[in-house]
Amino acid sequence: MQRRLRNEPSSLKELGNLAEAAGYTVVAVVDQVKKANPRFQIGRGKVKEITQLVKKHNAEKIVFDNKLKSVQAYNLAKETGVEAVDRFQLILEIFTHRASTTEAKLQIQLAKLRYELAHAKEKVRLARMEEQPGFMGLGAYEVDVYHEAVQRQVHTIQKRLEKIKRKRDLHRKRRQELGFSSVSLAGYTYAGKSTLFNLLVQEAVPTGGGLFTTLSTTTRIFDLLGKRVLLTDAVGFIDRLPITLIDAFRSTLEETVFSDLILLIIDASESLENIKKKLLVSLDTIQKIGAHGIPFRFLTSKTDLLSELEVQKRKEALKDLASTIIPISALCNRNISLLKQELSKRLSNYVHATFSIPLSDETLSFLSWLFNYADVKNVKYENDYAEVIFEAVPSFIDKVLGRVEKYNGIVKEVVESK
Ligand SMILES: Nc1nc2c(ncn2[C@@H]2O[C@H](COP(=O)(O)OP(=O)(O)OP(=O)(O)O)[C@@H](O)[C@H]2O)c(=O)[nH]1
Ligand SMILES: [Mg+2]
Repeated sequence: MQRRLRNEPSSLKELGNLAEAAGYTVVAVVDQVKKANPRFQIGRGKVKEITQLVKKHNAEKIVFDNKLKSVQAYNLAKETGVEAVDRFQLILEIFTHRASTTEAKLQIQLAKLRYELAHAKEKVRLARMEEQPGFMGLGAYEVDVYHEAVQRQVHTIQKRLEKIKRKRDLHRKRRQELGFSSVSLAGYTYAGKSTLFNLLVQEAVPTGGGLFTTLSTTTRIFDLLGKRVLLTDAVGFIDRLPITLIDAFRSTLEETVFSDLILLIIDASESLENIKKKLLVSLDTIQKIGAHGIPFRFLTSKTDLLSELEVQKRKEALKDLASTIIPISALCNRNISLLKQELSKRLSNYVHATFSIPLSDETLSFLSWLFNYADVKNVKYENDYAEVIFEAVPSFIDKVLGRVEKYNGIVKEVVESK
């Protein structure tokens, strides 16, 4: 169900997809163009219509695209006989089913509790104004007690999350100390991020399970035309992502915030209007999570579903929002080598260095460390020396060459790699 004003677009298709991702079957779709009604959100006549539809289809839930106030949800449930939830609650339901890591689960729990807190406040207000004394069985005193209990729970979860975050920060720091550049995939949910990720790193992360298939972050090393690069797949974006969820997922998107380059994926198979809307939402979310300083590259995905002409038309229509776009198809392996070349150009600040070092227990363990943390191209052993050629990002090269000198080695050549 969506109530909207005449100039507002319909979001019912996406709402239906969200409902399916939450495991429901959509049996009826209802739209109303009207101003909000404080009692039900929609007009009384529409409530009657929905009540009949609920009976006819034996429906178990009504899902609203609009935000529902507690009192509206209560009144709707009383009239129709089934529960009425809003878009935010539906998204929370999907996340609850699909969260797999402890961190994701705690984040969802936190978002839920914050939602409850916001609504408890409304209940307190209602009780105090005596509009609805004892609304839903809660008097003002009980609501206060409940409010405090929820706040305590929020506090406990926040502490547990901080602990996990500190651990993750350490992992990320360790990764940042690697000699590789990092690239993150970002974009609207269902844009095709994980499909491209799987193709590039030969992985098998889940794809295509509806909206929000990916809820946690995966990072893998991949070979980019001879350069080793870290690639990250992460949770997708959505329009009107509630602020409590943005907060919750900002930490999941930290890899994106700290990467060297973002690949912003745009599903090209949709209508131009939807493409633009989703692109704007993605750019806005990138801003909100604090990743706007990072260089971008735009990709249009799923181009196998379009003619060459349509692909070009979309590119042209988007040129004010996304200056250069690489059209790809991960399913049909289209333009993937072009993408790799572009990426390689963008990440061309790798440095190629050659050094020679006397062999000892100490330097052998240094060399094995180097094998793990940088891209070693060649090692030659001669007499008591090893000659090593490797590539890495400049900050890492300085660290390595400092250690080479400490072990009485000789730096033979340092050049920008091609
Ligand atoms: N035809 C076609 N379909 C594609 C292509 N890439 C992805 N898809 C399909 O698009 C759907 C969504 O793909 P995913 O890779 O799961 O999308 P995602 O961006 O990771 O989605 P979330 O994790 O839910 O945010 C799947 O059904 C894919 O098979 C493509 O190049 N061509
Ligand atoms: Mg995914």
